Amino acid sequence: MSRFLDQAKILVRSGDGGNGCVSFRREKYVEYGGPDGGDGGRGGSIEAEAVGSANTLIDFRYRQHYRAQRGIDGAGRKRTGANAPNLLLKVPVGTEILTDTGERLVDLTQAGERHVLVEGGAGGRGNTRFRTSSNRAPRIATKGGPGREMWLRLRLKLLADAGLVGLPNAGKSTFLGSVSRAHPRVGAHPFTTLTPTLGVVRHDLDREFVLADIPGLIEGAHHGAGLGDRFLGHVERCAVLLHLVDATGDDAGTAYRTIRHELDQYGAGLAEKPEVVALSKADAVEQADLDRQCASLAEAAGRPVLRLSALSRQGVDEAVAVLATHVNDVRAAQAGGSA
Ligand SMILES: Nc1nc2c(ncn2[C@@H]2O[C@H](COP(=O)(O)OP(=O)(O)OP(=O)(O)O)[C@@H](O)[C@H]2O)c(=O)[nH]1
Ligand SMILES: [Mg+2]
Repeated sequence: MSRFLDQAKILVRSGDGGNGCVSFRREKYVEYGGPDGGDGGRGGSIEAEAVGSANTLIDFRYRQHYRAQRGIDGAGRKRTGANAPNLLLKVPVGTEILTDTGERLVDLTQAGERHVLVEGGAGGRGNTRFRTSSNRAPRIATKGGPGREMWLRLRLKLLADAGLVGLPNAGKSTFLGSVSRAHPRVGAHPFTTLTPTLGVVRHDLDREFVLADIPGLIEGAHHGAGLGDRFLGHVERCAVLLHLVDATGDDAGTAYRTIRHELDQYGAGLAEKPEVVALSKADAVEQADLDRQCASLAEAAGRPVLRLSALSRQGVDEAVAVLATHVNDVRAAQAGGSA
């Protein structure tokens, strides 16, 4: 199984510009004709393109340094040096590119989308450019501008339609496994899931959406507790969250509030996202306990909640149907809004 790589750091350098040229026309019997030195070409820029065929940043782990070529120097007879080609970094759709200090340069969300990250150096100017009425034979030209070197951070956010959130052990991976062909690892201990997993959930006959399973969150995740909250980046683009709360755990309402607090602290609109709340592992507790947990959870969430069991499949189809409705609504609104 290929390891899912969601971040990479690379060093890029755009090309220097070619130098301008000092040259004079040579004519018979005339020692110096007028200046005819051409300009240098532009150095290659570093450009990124989103491609649909890739879905990991693994290539950027194997190769970390990228250098664009230098522009060609200008030459006599007013010949301009050629511009160097841009160096194209092909990244998966959904890749965000940031500077080393965290400033976001671009977020590539569509296949084929391109963006220049670091401009190449400008070409130098040839002596032809410096000719004036008082100086008909300028011996000056400028050097090409230098390329720029910088570290870039690439961050791939999975393009999922719906995302699973909850405490560790809430049954998120089991749920994903029960509604899709994905086989995420399931374990009776917290932090079984270490990297995000995607599954395609087929519902109705020919409709599907992508569900993301991410590592569990714990109190203080936004300060780095547990595995931290960086995986929440993968559900930032989801239309809806499925928040699972373990019916066999301590008070369900408290568990719910813990996660909501982390979503709030994370920001990026997660707290405002539509949320479907469900009590998981409904098969594993007595009816009276289930009712009590359900009441506590509904009170914390401020609305009725679903009860489900990925094991017995009770309530699973209902949960999928509710998620599908949200996905369709949000996608339709987005399509309408961007048209
Ligand atoms: N009885 C019962 N057990 C379940 C159910 N769903 C999950 N479990 C069990 O709960 C434990 C945790 O399940 P996971 O799916 O790994 O939980 P998770 O939320 O993905 O956990 P992390 O990856 O650690 O965040 C496992 O032992 C599962 O077998 C369910 O519907 N009923
Ligand atoms: Mg898991």
